[in-house]
Amino acid sequence: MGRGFSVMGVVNVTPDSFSDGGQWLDPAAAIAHGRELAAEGAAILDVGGESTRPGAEPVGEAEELRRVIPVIERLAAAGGAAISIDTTKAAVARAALAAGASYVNDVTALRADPALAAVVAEAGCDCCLMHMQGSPRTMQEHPHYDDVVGEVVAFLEERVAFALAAGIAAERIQVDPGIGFGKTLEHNLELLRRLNEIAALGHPVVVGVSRKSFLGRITGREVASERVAATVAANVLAYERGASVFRVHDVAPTVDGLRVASATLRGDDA
Ligand code: HH2
Repeated sequence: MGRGFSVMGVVNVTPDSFSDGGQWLDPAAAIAHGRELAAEGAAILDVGGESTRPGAEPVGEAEELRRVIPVIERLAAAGGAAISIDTTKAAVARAALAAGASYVNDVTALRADPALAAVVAEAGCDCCLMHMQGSPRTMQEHPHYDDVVGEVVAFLEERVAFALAAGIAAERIQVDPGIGFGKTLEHNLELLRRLNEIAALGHPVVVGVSRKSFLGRITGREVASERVAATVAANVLAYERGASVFRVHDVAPTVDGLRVASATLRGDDA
C-alpha cells in the first residue's frame, strides 16, 4: 500500500489574506467555496477568520467568531470533509469545535493563548503545531537562523512535549515547519529539502506552501493565483520527503499531483 495523503483546502473568511483576501468574506460565498473544495478532494477544510500574512493586523475575538462560526456550522453539516479551525484563540476554537470542527490549526503552536491547549485536550481533537519565528506583523523583517532545520525541529519537539503535558494524545498531534513564517527564500527551500528530518519526529507533517511569495520569487509570478503549478511542484517534493497533509487553495491540481507522486513512488494509485 502506498503512503496516504490528505489535502487541506483553505477557506479564508477574511478581507486581507495575501492571495484571496475578500473573495469569501460573505458567509454564503465561503460555504459554497468550501463545498467545492471538498468535492475536488479536500479531506479537511481549514476555515480561518484572521489573516496571518506578513504585516497583518490582529482581529478581535467577536469579529473572528462572527466570520467563521456560520461557515463552520454549514460546512460541518454538509459533511464530506473534516473541518479545521485556523485560529490562535481558545474561545474561537471552543466555539468552532461546538459548531462541528474536529481539528485546531494554531500557527502559534499553542503559545498565543494559554487556554487553547486545554480546549484541544478536552475535545480530543486533532491539532497542528506550526513553527513561526516572530509574529505575523514583524516576522519577515529579519529572519535569522544558524541552522534553520535544526532550530525548527527543536522548536517542534518542545511544542509536542508541551502539548503532551497538557493532555493532548500523541496521535492527535501534527507538526508543520511553517513555510514563509519568519523565513527567507533559502530557509523555505532548505526546510523543504530536508523535510525528512521533520518527519523523523514521528508525527504527521503538514505543509503550507500554497501560492506563497517564495514561489513567486522563483518563478517570477507576481500574481499569487498564478502560482498553482509552483504550488503543486513544491507539494510533490514535500510528499516525497515525508509530508502527509497539504494545505492549499487549489485543491484539484494538488490532488492530481499527489496522486501521480504516490503512484510513482509507492506503486499505488492512492
Ligand atoms: N499558512 C497560512 C495560514 N495558516 N497554517 C498552517 N498549518 N501552515 C501554513 O503554512 C499556514 C497556515 C498562510 O496562508 P493563507 O491562509 O493563504 O493566508 P492568510 O494567512 O493571509 O489568510
